[in-house]
Amino acid sequence: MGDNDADAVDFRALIDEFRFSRVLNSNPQTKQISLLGTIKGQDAIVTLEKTHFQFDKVVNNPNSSTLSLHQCESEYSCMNSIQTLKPIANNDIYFWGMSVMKQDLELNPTAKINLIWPATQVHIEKYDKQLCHMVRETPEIYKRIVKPYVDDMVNNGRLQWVQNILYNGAESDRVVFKYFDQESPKDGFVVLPDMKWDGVNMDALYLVAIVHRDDIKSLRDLRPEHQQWLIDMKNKIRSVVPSCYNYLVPADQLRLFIHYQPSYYHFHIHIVNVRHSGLGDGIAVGKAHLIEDVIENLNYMGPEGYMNRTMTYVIGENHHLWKNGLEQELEQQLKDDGIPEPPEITNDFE
Ligand code: G7M
Repeated sequence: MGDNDADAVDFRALIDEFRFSRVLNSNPQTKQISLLGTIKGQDAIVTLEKTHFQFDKVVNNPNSSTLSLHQCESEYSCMNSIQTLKPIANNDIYFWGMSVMKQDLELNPTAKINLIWPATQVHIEKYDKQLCHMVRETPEIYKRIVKPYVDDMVNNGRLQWVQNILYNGAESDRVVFKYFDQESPKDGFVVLPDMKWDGVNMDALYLVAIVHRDDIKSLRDLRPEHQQWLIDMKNKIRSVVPSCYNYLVPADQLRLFIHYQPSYYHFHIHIVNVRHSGLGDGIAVGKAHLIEDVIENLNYMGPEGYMNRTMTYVIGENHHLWKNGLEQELEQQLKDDGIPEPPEITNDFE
């Protein structure tokens, strides 16, 4: 969403112009729905996400300089916000019903809305419901199939948002902290709220650290010589982030991880409250790699680091890499492993 009033008006105007085409995906666990449509004749993706419940209120402690947490006290927290309640049924000691709860744009918003406009085919394929597969990416497959895709992604403007954050002041009023040392500018990085986070609910805290250097496109480019840089960055993140949020999330309650495959090939680290489980595939094995494990693995990989490793991950059938090589590779891998093809499914009920 935009950071100032002018942007907010634009965003609202764009949302009002959205013409619905179809549902791309919906997820009852994450309480999200993604819709494909058009705005001014160009493809647009709107994702609606119901927000989590409020239960904490941070207040100044008048007797000391500390801040304290009051739980379930605000008029918008949990039980206090119940406006109407319609019972559905009850049985023995069990009661259930539906309710309408008090909403407030600042203190208790209903939903978070994300818009991608104009959306590219790659965005649409990413958000569309799809079958997924486990595939092994050998170093050879990386060089032959994945590397050309990465180079293409880097050169075709998909990283404009990253450039905007690092060099053009985008989202600057949301930046949590910046690390920059004149002596070694390539070690610099910026930490800011991920666009997935509503910025309000600490249980769902989600930040992203974006590095200044652009020679590391993904996990694949990490070598032992980067180990100390990763350690320093991890320690800075764990030291500074809690202090930026009044220690509501301590250092050891931050989950730091890297995606492989990522969506964007400019090195960045995901920083998430460990309590946040509603992240779907983004936090699953076969995609998320803990930064501590990555640092540790670099001890055992030889000078080429992750470039020499076979990486196993989940890939969706809509992904460019699936359609441009990984599907055939997987077929061959299953054959080589002696795993039989599934039998033809016949419908016995007919
Ligand atoms: O899967 P991958 O590691 O590439 O994830 C990229 C992360 O960047 C995701 O968690 C996105 O939500 C986040 N992200 C993507 N964009 C386009 C933006 C953006 O413009 N601003 C911010 N703050 N985060 C973004």
